[in-house]
Amino acid sequence: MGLTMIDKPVNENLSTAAQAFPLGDFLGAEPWGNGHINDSYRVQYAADGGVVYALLQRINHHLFTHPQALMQNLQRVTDHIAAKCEGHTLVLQRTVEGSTVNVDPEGYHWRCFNFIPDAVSFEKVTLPSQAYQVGLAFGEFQRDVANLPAPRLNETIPNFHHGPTRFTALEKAIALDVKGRVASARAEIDFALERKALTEVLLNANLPERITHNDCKLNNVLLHQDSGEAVCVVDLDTVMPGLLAYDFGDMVRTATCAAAEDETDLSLIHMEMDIFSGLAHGYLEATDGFITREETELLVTGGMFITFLIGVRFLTDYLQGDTYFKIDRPQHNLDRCRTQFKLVESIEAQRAEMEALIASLCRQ
Ligand code: GN1
Ligand code: MG
Repeated sequence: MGLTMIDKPVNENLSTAAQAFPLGDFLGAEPWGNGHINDSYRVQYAADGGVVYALLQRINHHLFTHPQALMQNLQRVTDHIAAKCEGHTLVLQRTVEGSTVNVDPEGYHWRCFNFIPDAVSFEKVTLPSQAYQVGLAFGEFQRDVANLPAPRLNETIPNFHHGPTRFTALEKAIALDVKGRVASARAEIDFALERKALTEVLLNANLPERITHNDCKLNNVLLHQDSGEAVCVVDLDTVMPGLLAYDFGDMVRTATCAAAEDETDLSLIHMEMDIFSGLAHGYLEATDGFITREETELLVTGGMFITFLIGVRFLTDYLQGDTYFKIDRPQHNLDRCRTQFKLVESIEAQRAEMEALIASLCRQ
């Protein structure tokens, strides 16, 4: 395993932060995971004659503007889950002073989790059995946090999945056209404008407020590397009040299409029915007895909505000059938007079949 050197000044702050958590003698760090927002590193310490790993993360406070409120949520949620669950769960580590964060000279908050061993995450699902595990994992997570004691969790990013707010941001970005990119995204803009009504459907359905994960990407589930069984879900920064359909929707978005989120060959973008079936089986099994009929009836709409919403966010960010999502190439956010909108079309085309499958599973 190579210990990658990380560019300054992050490097200095990283090693100071790593050493603030008394897990052993700090040996090194390497970038970890594929998140678009925070910076994550697997850090290595020498301890008790062996090596200990941990996951060190720098919170992006430009988006998570209240890191303390976020950490308060995280502490409550991880404690609650650890008290309930057997097996590996995320545990926040404490500094020598007893804090869950180390704040660097630039004001960034660093936090540290135990490293979950023998676990892997996937960028794509190839088998319905894997999708089943993903559905099970996020469904169990929702069930586990359903009875988190009051008070209500902090909203770490207000209006995160609020369709009208996101759509208004898009309309504003189109009107301002600060980067002169509107002309290059005409087809995508028209696609979005035609579907504006979709942003209101879930809000108008009178669904119960739940505690949801809100970032149910496939790669936010860890599966055991040998058995393939779900170990736990990660990336809990957006855990806050929400609708079950948002979470199921994000699973549909990221698991049922084998192509990457930034694939440029749109002919590869397709909602795979057998993968969807695996997902639905796992999810409905985990949420049985807790999810209501009204919620099950809108799960497929959740898939369409979240895929559309994330597409709208990528498009907005493209028009605004890529200030939110990390990019590797100039049209990266536009490419991402295109895959999402293509996937929306694919879900629209298979919607009846998907809803029939959910209904049949709910009758069993
Ligand atoms: C971001 O950080 P990551 O990659 O897990 C984003 C999600 C998007 C996702 C799109 C806080 O998640 O909302 O769905 O990218 N997270 C935040 O891939 O905005
Ligand atoms: Mg993530």
